Amino acid sequence: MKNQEIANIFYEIGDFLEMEGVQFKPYAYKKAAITLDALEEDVGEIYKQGGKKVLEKIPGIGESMAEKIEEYLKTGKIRYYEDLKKKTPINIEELTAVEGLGPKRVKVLYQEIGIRNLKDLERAAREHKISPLFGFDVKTEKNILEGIKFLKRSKGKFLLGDILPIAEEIEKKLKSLKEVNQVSVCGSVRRKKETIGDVDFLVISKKPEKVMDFFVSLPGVIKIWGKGSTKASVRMREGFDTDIRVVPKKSYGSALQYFTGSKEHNIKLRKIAIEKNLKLSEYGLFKGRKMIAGNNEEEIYKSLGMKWIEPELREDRGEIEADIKGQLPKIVDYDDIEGDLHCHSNWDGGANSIEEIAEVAIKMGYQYLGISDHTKFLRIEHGLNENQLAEQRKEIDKINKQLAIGNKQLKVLQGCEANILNDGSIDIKDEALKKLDFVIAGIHSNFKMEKEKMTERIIQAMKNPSVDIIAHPTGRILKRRDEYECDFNKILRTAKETGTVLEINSFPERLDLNDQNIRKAKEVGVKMVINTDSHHKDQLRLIEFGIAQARRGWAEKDDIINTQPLEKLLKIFKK
Ligand code: DGT
Ligand code: CA
Ligand code: CA
Repeated sequence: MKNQEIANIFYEIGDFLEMEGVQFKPYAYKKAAITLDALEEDVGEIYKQGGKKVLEKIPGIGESMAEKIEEYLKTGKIRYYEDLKKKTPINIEELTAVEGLGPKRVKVLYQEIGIRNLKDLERAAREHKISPLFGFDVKTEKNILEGIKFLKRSKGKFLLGDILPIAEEIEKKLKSLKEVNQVSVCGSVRRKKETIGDVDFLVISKKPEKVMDFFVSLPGVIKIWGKGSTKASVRMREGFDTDIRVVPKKSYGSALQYFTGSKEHNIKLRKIAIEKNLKLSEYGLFKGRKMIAGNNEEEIYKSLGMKWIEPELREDRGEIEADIKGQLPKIVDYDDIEGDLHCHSNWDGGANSIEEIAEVAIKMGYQYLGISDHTKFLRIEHGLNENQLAEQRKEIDKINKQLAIGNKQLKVLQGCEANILNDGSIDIKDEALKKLDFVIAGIHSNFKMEKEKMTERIIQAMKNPSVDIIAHPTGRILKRRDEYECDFNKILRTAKETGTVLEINSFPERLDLNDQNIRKAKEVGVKMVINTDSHHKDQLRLIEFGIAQARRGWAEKDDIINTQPLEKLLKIFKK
């Protein structure tokens, strides 16, 4: 699929145009990029079937963008983009990845001191050449260095959200090969870790050589690190590596168990085998020379006196001990979610109308859909004020009426994603908040507050009887910035006292709360909600990543409020 590649180029075009101070267009390109990113169908296929005209039917794609997509599909290049790059020869993707650096600042850095890439930037910051520039100071210079350090730390790690669709595509291709009997994705991808080092595949086949030849010649392979008779390793175009291993059917379970990991989980499991005078390896579970299990994972765990453990739990964080005691949690399932409570509509600049989002929610079998647009403090996101919220209420009532007439089970709820200001107050009048079905509040500004002040800011918001949910409670963005400083235990205590729900944001770069914090919340008895925070209707399916994170955090169905039917859900919200 070329969707991602074209989306990336459109993002960059947006950045280049923003850098040049062009109005509106940058926003249009970025919105189109989000659309392409989220699109489930392959643009190449869409084009093949209906040409440029059909491309223009994709929301947010106009004639000139359709032309550019056509050009890329035909030639692998977009001249407009190449020209922009020639005009300002900098690595804009790399530079704008630094937290706090937008296109405008990148332009100043290029024009004033010739910074073209991350290396230049780091050197200039170290030599204090940035702080004297207009619009910069000692603090921004320090933040730039911190941002670079953060980027370096996350280098070589890929977001599960970027990797999973590609891994699934490779899996499908492998399955199509007639010599292949079975394929599984293993490793950290199967455990649904938020970031991935490399992708591991396990295959059953009687003709491993055929599988090897096929694997190393997959489209997208740019380098072959090694190719043997039953294993191979390659680098993919997107920059990550993929390993494959072929095993005979009788060892499939033990190989799957071994290559799923984690390494720490495996080491502990092997110890338990040794205590029982058994030997566990990727080839099977052996008593002396006799293989007593190996064909499937269940029988391996069973032979060790245990129950099968969900891959998301296999991190050696107490799951083996819990299993032996018969106390494994019954973690929330991928189909337990009854609705999404954090979706942005075109009222605040999102890509789709409430009706369009509702259509997808119906297809997903949801009982309810919460529209939670930004509020007024966030001007760049077209935040809604009190009057606009009241207008939106009317539209939602109308949609609900139509849904009822059409006998659809979906109910649209009106929420909002309000802003927690510096003193913990909310940027919307309380009387307006009270008219909503529920209120989400989140921090969208001033992330670098002192720890105590930040903690107090969030606590104040939770004590507000109108606030039901705290969005992305720790504020981290993977590969971009750490959590803000705050006393999480104190937050949990207040959440429990006030009955405030904490969000598990499903966006692959957020996943906030993360697995460890979810586990803490569960232990304290704080309720959570799995939301997507989608800005496009196709992003509703990102819920999968939030559920995966919840599972990794040992959350059970009752810990998550949006596993509840509508009536029960409404009772959970503060009165
Ligand atoms: P990653 O790729 O860094 O995101 O994480 P994993 O868990 O996918 O790690 P990877 O690809 O190095 O190895 C895949 C699995 O193979 C790993 O989860 C467990 C198993 N494995 C690898 N090396 C060892 C080892 O030295 N001992 C044991 N017991 N298992 C290992
Ligand atoms: Ca791996
Ligand atoms: Ca590997």
